[in-house]
Amino acid sequence: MSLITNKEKEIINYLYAAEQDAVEVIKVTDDYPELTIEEAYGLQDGLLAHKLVENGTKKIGLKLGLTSKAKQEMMGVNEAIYGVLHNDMLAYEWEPVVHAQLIHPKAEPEIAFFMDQDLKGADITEEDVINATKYVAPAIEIIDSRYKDFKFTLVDVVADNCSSAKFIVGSKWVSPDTVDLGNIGMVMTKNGKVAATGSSAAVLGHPATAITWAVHQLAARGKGLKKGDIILSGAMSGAIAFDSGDSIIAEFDNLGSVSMFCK
Ligand code: OOG
Ligand code: MG
Repeated sequence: MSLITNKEKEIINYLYAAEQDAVEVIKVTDDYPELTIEEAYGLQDGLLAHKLVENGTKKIGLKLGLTSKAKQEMMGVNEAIYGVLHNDMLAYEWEPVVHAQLIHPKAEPEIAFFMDQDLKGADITEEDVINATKYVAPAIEIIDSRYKDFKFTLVDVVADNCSSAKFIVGSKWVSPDTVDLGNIGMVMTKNGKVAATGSSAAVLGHPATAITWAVHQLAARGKGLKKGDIILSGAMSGAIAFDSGDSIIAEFDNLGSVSMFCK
């Protein structure tokens, strides 16, 4: 890994402190307008390395973001992104999410993939992704941009590890070839009322297409997915803001449901 510069160290400390203190901060590009997307991806690795030293944090997978046209438009960008899943982001259905530890969290319905093999290379196909997947499961991702008002440029959001905060995986896991992953309908409710509906087709046409895109991006940086990795393939609808006292359930065709409660 390349040596970290003072600028990178400063940005990592800045974003890490925002997350730890659960306070929103001014976006990084206001102070560093010259920051590139490549440097922003480097900062994700730097943040993980910093957390490893601070808390023993490990990488457990990857999350894709802005995979739907709707989300790209909502955020005013025109490409997808990926971030690193850390072991301390994994949350559970039976354990309330603590609002006080977060800034302005939002929930997103997603499909999680559990990798059974390493996957690396610019020639990987959707079929390779499906063949390398042991299980798929319903998931809720909790995003919590460290930036003021959840507003950022593409470079900012990548540097902030794509707003990653927590994720919850449902308890029903199925083999990916038992379901039509390109056409899974989803309804998400908040406190019993429908808050969002969507389809896995919104995720770049098919979630495996989104993961294939990510594998190609990783390959260009000399990286790949690892056996045992969990991959969140991207939101199937817009993100829903929630508060303490809210409960959210996402129900997926053929995949079952996943729920969370926020205290
Ligand atoms: C960036 C992360 C988006 C998704 O699934 O699209 C994301 C953001 O919207 O803050 O995780
Ligand atoms: Mg997401």
